[in-house]
Amino acid sequence: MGVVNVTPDSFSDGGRFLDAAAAVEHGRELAAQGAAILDVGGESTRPGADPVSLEEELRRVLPVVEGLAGVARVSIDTSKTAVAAAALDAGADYVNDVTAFRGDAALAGLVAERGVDCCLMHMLGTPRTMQDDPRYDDVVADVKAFLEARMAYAVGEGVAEAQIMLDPGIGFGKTVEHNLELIRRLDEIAALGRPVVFGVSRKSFLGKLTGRELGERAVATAAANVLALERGATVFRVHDVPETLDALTVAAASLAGRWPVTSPRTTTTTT
Ligand code: HH2
Repeated sequence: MGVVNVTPDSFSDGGRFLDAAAAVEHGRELAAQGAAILDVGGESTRPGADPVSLEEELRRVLPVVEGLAGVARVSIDTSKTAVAAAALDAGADYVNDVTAFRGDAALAGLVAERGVDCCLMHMLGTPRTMQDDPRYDDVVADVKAFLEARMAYAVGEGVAEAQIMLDPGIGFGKTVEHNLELIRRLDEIAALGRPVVFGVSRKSFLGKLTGRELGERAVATAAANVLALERGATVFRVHDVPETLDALTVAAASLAGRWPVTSPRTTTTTT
């Protein structure tokens, strides 16, 4: 899953693709590099980010979703029902909600009605407050219980369980230790039986671990994604597609014990 942020303030690429044409071109490049899904977002969720109005979010994302429809699967990264509905009309077929249907009461119903896939992510608090001294009894057990509850809520609203993916929300209300514990025990999240989406790309704890600036975290990102693959993740949300794809291809071949394995660059499986 390649990240297409159409925002002035995203933590790692804010302002680079605010212009719709630049964002579409970037999405095409990520798809050519092997991204199977393009995740288009018009509101930053970085710590302390300001909310964006409905009109502004629509203005940012709609031309980009339209421009990328058919290039790859398009995911809309939003918590707003109206934005998701317009994006689905414009060609998206996946809803990525970092609030796991807590932000807008009608979003689960929309996903159910349209029969599209969705990703429910864990976050402690809100983007404004989430990094203010986050605490858990047991971060993995707490995140797992939250995801289980949100999945039950979604199913209760009519979303087919088969269309739900789950995401531990790396960096969303988590310390370095919390993120590491979630990576170490990601198999416990995968045990919920739904595909696990993993979004570690360029996040600040990688900078704390390596001393690397934002644009220099592709290797750290790939390393964390390899571990996540080994522990059951199947969707990897990244800014740096080629580096992560190479790392995952080698890791997947090693885990499978044969080469080549299926990858977006080697579209068929050969033995
Ligand atoms: N992380 C970000 C945004 N959306 N969605 C899912 N499912 N999982 C994630 O880990 C995730 C996400 C934050 O990254 P980014 O889009 O680069 O930054 P920003 O929110 O500042 O636009």
